[in-house]
Formats: sequence, C-alpha cells, structure tokens
Amino acid sequence: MYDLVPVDIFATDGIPASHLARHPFGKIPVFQHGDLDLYQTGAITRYVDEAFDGPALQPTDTKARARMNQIISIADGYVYPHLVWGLYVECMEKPTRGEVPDADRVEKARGVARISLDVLASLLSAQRWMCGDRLTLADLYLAPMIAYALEVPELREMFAEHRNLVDWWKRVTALDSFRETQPAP
Ligand SMILES: N[C@@H](CCC(=O)N[C@@H](CS)C(=O)NCC(=O)O)C(=O)O
Repeated sequence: MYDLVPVDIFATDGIPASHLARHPFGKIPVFQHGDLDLYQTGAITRYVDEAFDGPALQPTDTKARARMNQIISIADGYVYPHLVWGLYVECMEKPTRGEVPDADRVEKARGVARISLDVLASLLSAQRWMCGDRLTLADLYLAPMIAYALEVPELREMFAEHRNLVDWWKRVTALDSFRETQPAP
C-alpha cells in the first residue's frame, strides 16, 4: 500500500519550499517510508525492492547484477537526457507551448538515441527481459523513458528497426505494474 503524491516542480511560482526541503536539487521523485526520507531514483528503487515483499527485482548473480546496474546507468546517463529531454521534450512538448526546439540539442540527441537503442537491443539480445529470464529494475527503469521516447515519430521508427526491442516492449506494456502506474494525462 502506498500513496502517490504529485508535486508540480514546474509551477509558475517555483518549486514548493516543502518539496525543496525534501529534495534540495528540486527534482522528482522523493520517497518516504517511516522515518526514512530518500531521493535519487537508484536508491529508492533498490530500497523498495529490498524492503518490501514481492518478487526480487535484482539478480543475485554478480555478473547479471553488474549488467542490470550498467543498464540503469545507461538509462540515467543517456536515455533519459537525450531521448526524453533532447527529443521528446524538444520536439513534442516545446511546440505545444509555442516554443521552438533547440536544433543543436535535437541533433546531438538523435545521435545518442541511435547508439542507445543499438546498445539496448544488443544487450537484450534474444532474452525475455534486459538481464535474462526475469524482470529486473533495468526493465522497470527503462519503461517510463521508452514510453516517452515512443511518442516521438522518429524514435518510433528507430525503435521499430529492433525486432527484439519491439517484442520486449510488448511484454513491458502488458505488465500490471506498468498499466497501473500510467501518469495522469
Ligand atoms: N538523478 C535524479 C534525477 C531526477 C530527475 O531528473 N527528475 C526529473 C523528472 S523524472 C526532474 O525532476 N526534472 C525536472 C528538472 O530537471 O527541472 C534521480 O535519479 O532521481
């Protein structure tokens, strides 16, 4: 049982002070469990996996765990800044606000997007999930980022070049946890 509390960090009058007290960098998400306050998604997701019941989402095998951590890092370091901010926000969101996309940023993001999808397809290979037979945090980390990325027509085309990613995406979108955590429009 949990409460999901939306915070508008883009509010016109600035980030709410109560939120800044919880996240000094002013980002989302933040997490609270009893007397534990946490920010940084990597820390939150690993804690949730370890502190609550349910299937383990981190492999115990050292090599598979290293692979999961590598994919999480790729998601944070390349997929999120370039596919979500560099392409989704620039090409899909900005125009709806009457703003012009930053051409240099888009161009750079395009290059990183291609590498990112090639790399993810290669790491996925013929496996069911990113790190093998079992769903891990790597799949769940990528899921919301890929959902945004696939709103961008050119990324949809790039993604469709990888048959294994398309099949993986069908499995991800069929997860109850994915369907139940769709953001409000
Ligand atoms: N390293 C942080 C990054 C958090 C982050 O960038 N969150 C995004 C939303 S998912 C955000 O708050 N963006 C607003 C901004 O950059 O102003 C984490 O892993 O939690």
